[in-house]
Amino acid sequence: MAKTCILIGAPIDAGQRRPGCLMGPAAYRVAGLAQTLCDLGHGVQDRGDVEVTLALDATCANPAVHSLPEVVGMANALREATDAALETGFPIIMGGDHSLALGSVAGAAKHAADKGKPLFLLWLDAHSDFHTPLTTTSGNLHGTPVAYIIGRDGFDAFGAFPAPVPPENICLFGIRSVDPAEHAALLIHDLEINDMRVLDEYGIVKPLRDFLDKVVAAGGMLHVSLDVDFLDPSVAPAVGTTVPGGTTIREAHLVMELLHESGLVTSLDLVELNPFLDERGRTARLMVDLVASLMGRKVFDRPTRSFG
Ligand code: HAR
Ligand code: MN
Ligand code: MN
Ligand code: MN
Repeated sequence: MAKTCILIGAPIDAGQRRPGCLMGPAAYRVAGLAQTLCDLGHGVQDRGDVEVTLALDATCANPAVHSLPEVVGMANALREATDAALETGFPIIMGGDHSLALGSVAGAAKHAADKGKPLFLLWLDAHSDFHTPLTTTSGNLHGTPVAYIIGRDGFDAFGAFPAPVPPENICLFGIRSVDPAEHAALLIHDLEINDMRVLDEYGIVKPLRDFLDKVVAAGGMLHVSLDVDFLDPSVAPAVGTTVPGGTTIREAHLVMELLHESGLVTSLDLVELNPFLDERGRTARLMVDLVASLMGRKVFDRPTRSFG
């Protein structure tokens, strides 16, 4: 079914320390994201890059945390932009580092709550991003959004998360790098964790379909947050935090194809692309191709399993 795709640029790299993600939205535009979506029959509105007002009075008790005014400012802007875009279309947030999900998922959660629907979250990432601002040792806030989304303490500077997402509605998929404090916290919260060990044994299909079946059963909305480092760095080098042992190009496409068939996805983040680290645009183009699969591009059109 044709959608109205709403492109929202979120140029931020302050959620970590390596410059470059700021150029992510520009790289997606150069790689032809809008035209690719048009060619698939969708409507496209590019709303440009969000305007950020620095939250200059934001503070945090952990001295390691840096760039709080920038990250809170972006979260505030994206919360509004994502909620507003969901009123009329399918928001695609072009990042920007993963700290932007502190805003985009908040917007999606607010929108879902206003519509009386549960929100589900598929986190495609090498990392669990389950620190709070109080537990992070790197001080890099891109490692914290999932903790904010379930409503853990420590995020005073961001304001209370609107309608925290129940941990069992969240699926971490592809993870292979978890810090000790995150590990301890994940043991006491009931997120669905499909780490690479699980995907090695069961493949992509069973774990993903099991999660999607839960979304269907609950009549939920589904936000997908796609971190470039979900992919193996050998095929997606344009990322600051490479972790070997990631998914192949085909595994990532299969995720996107299954998501398309499900018809469940209502909003999408594209995060952590650092064009300065890319090789002749190959990672940006791969990300655009993955979005194409999510939005209906098929190798071959054939009847598929129905998700009801
Ligand atoms: N856990 C590490 C930290 O907190 C690394 C976090 C890296 N996060 C991302 N996003 N690249 O997934 O610093
Ligand atoms: Mn991430
Ligand atoms: Mn709304
Ligand atoms: Mn990551």
